[in-house]
Amino acid sequence: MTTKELQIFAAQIRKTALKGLSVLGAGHIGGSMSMADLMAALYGGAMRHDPKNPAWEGRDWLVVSKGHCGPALYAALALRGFFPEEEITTINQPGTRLPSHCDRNLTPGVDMSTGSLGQGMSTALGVAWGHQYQKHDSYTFLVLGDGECEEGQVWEGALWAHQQKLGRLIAFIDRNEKQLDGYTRDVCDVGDLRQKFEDFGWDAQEIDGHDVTAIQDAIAKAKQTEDRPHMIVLKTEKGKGCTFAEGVFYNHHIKFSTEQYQQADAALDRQIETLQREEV
Ligand SMILES: Cc1ncc(C[n+]2csc(CCOP(=O)(O)OP(=O)(O)O)c2C)c(N)n1
Repeated sequence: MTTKELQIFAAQIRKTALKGLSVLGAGHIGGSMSMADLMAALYGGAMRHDPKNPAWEGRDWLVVSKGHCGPALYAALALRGFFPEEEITTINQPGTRLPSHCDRNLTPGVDMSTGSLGQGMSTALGVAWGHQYQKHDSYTFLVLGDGECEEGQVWEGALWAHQQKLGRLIAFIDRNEKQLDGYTRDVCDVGDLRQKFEDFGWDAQEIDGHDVTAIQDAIAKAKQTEDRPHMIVLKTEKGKGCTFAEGVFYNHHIKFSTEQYQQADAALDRQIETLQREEV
C-alpha cells in the first residue's frame, strides 16, 4: 500500500472499530484509537498473513498483549477479509466471536488470547522462541501498552528475549502516556522506555506512532539486525482520531451517545475524502 492508502486504511480501522462499539455505546476507545495506525501498517503490508487461511504456517504472528484493545485489531481483520465486515457490530455481545478482550479460540486471525496485562510478553516470547527453534522464518509482532510496562513480567521477558537472541521478535509499545486511571508518570513512572529496552540489550527505536510510513520503515530497519529482539516505542495519543475521545483526559473506557458516534464517523469520512483528493 502507498502512504496515502495506509492513512486511509487507518481511518477505516478507526471508523470500523467505532461502528462496532457504537452498538453498545461503550468500550476501550482510547487505547484502540492510539494503535489504529500500527494496525494499518501491519495489515497494510508489514505482516505476512492470509485472510483466507488464518492458520497458515508461513504467517507472521501478532500478539496484542494490551488485549482490551481488541476492537482495533478486529477492525483491521474485518477490513482485510478474515470475517464479514458486518460482524463488527456484534463486539462484546452474547454469542459474539469478537469479545471485549482478544480470544484466539473465537476470532479468525487472532493468534493469541490476551487481556491479563504482562502475559502477552511471555506468550509472544514462547511463539518467537518456537519459530527460532524450528528454524521458521516467521516474525512475531507484539503490542504492549505503556501502563502494561509497569508489570514485572514485561522485564523478566525483556531479559530472556535478549538471552535467547530472539531476532525475529518485533515488539511495540503504544506510548500514549496514559493507563486506566491517569498518566503513567503519576501512577508508576516507566521513564524512557526506548533507553530501558536498549539497556536490556534490545535493538530499540522511538518513532511517531501515528506515522504509518515511519512505522513500516522502523520495521524494515529492525529486520536488518538479526541477533537481538527489537523494540519500537510508538509515541501516540490516547483517543487519536476520535472526536469525542481525543484530548479528553479520561478516555480509557468510555460511554458515548449515537450523536457522538455519528460526529466521529463523519469526521473520519471527511479525513478520508481529503486524503483521496490530495495529489500525493
Ligand atoms: C494484570 C492486569 N491488571 C490490571 C488490568 C486492568 N486493566 C485493563 S487496561 C488497564 C490499563 C492499561 O494501560 P496501558 O497498558 O497503557 O493501555 P492503553 O492506555 O494503551 O489502553 C488496566 C490496568 C488487566 N487487564 N490486567
